[in-house]
Amino acid sequence: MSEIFKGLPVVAFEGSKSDNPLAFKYYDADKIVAGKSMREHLRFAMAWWHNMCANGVDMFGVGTADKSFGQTPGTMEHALAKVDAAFEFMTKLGVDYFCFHDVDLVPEADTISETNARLDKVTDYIKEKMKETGKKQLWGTANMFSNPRFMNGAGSTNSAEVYCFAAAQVKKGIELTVKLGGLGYVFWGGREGYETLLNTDVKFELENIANLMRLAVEYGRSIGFEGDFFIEPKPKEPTKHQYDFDTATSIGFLRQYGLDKDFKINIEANHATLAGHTFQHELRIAAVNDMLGSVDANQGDLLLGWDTDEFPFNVYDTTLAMYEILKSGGLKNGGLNFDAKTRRPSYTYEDMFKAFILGMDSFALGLVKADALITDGRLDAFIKNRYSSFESGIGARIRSGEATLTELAAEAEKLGAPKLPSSGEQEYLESVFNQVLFG
Ligand code: XLS
Ligand code: CA
Ligand code: CA
Repeated sequence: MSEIFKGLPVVAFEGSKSDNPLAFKYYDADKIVAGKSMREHLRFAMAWWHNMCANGVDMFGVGTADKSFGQTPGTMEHALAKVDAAFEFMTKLGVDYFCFHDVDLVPEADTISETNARLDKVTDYIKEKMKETGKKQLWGTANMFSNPRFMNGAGSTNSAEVYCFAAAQVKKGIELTVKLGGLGYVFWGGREGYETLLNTDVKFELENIANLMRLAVEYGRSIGFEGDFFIEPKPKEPTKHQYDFDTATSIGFLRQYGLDKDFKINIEANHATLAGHTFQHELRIAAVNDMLGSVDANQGDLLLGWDTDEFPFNVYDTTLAMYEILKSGGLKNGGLNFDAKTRRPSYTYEDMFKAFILGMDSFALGLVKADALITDGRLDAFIKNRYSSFESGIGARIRSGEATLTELAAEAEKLGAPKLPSSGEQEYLESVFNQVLFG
């Protein structure tokens, strides 16, 4: 097998003073931060679909990047060449994990059995490469949104036949995840939503989606899958409204259908902002519900209303994200998957390297700054003090659940009028944040 990314080096850590564009400035894999190495905290993953497949095609123009890796796209030779490219790429960048959809690995055949045979062949090869390199699968998933059969959804389709195809892909997807030892299995409801309620039975569709997930859990557990299932929320695109709108909605759905013990949430930064939330909000809501599973690490463009999947570079956001992750005790069966693509004019192999360097450095810096914020302690102290009226007296009785409504009303009468609560001091806290970030 010959080198694919010729002339591109194994990327090393050189520190923040380096001006080498092909070196890490902040990501120092073995450096210990808050008791663990950066590599362990961050668990970076490469998304097969963007890095090995996407060539910059958009609805206005053809691809600009060459992802043929010396073979003819659509052939099994090409599928195997993508494996070579992926492992060389991960090795040179020091990325330990990868994620894929079934059809990112192989061209889909006319029958599901032929597609599955192709998947067997390619994953045999992936398994060999994993042994050689120590790379691991973060999560697997099935693409149940590209093929025209899924135009009305997969679990939410109006066609029982299409539902069977979705089930077959989920079954195979979980089998491959078990075969490769993946830590998770993702359901992103690409077309699990609707274009108009005039033709849609929402209750029926939600029940069918839940049923497909229940079958997946039962089957997965029966073949030895011990990892987490994940829902990846996204409010819209490609459908007008997607059922897994955001973290809170997805958690409600999982609880309603008794799936919350097996599922956690995979939070994508760009999907958070599409839902009108911050990335930090989505992480916090998952964490306080003990449902924080994994992260698709990218960023959107707030001036655009769609999913741009950019490599993360906003260090305020990566710091706030790592702050939430650290405070929640870290990602267990999750990691930071770069569900991100280079911009269409950044079409070279070198751009792929630089994009990962940007993303990895942005999160490494975010990790260091988040740890500094926690160590600094002023935010935590402020929050603790902000709620201190609940620590004793009537406040403590409210917290313990002992106080009755009558007792609280009597207390209010005794007080006459309450004092104003203490100031929120947002501006002060933001300046603490800046001080910790920039010294
Ligand atoms: C698309 C999603 C998708 C999932 C996996 O917007 O981000 O790529 O992560 O199906
Ligand atoms: Ca994603
Ligand atoms: Ca996305």
